[in-house]
Amino acid sequence: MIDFYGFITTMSWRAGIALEELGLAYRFHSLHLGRGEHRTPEHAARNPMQKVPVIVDHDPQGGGPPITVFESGAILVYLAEKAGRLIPTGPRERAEHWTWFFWIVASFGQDVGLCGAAFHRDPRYRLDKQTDYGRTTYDFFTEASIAAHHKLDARLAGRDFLCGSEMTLADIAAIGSTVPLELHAIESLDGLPNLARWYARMRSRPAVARGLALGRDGKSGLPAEYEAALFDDGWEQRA
Ligand SMILES: N[C@@H](CCC(=O)N[C@@H](CS)C(=O)NCC(=O)O)C(=O)O
Repeated sequence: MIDFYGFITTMSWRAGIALEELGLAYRFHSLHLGRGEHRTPEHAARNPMQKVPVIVDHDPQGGGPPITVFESGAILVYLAEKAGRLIPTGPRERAEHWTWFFWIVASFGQDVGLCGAAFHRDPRYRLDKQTDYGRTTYDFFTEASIAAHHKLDARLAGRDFLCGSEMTLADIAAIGSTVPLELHAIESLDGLPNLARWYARMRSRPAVARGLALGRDGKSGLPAEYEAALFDDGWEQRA
């Protein structure tokens, strides 16, 4: 059994989608970030960064005490290796896969994540675009996110998935970061046709839908409009 600590966040979705796709047994524990439920000594012992997601595997390969993993990229690798799936075989295919996987985790995720933060709907965090600083920062993050989506679109030209003909870990890392299109400054998928096809393909997978639904229990306390944007409700209209 795996304990999975997360919330309704893009990085948590990566872990939840992987657990669902791999069919591993797990228990989801929602840590409400807005209420600071991740800032406890118990959670600091799991993750010194005091962030989500975190997994604790009570039945690790080879036995022994539970294994705790934080950082969404590391969690994806751990789960895929445990299940023996979602990572291509063959040195060439693996090299290509890890290249795209790490681009998504280290670069794409960063660019869109910072944009999401700058674009936050909650008035407490929203940048004041009336100031030079606010406008410049907002433009900087927005342009970086849009550029990153265009790079992803270019990679997906003529492909069903990021690497090879099957879904891999790279796609799971990417869908977890792509979902709040609007919050990542993507108002429309016009001009991103390859990304739009891939996005529809990924979202139609039942395991992806189950992973995205984790923790969506109406108790987030987020404004309804923001929560709808967070989950890309009605994204088809942008396609
Ligand atoms: N690089 C980390 C980022 C984790 C992260 O930033 N988690 C956010 C939610 S997406 C969090 O827990 N924030 C709470 C806080 O910083 O207080 C990963 O990929 O897991």
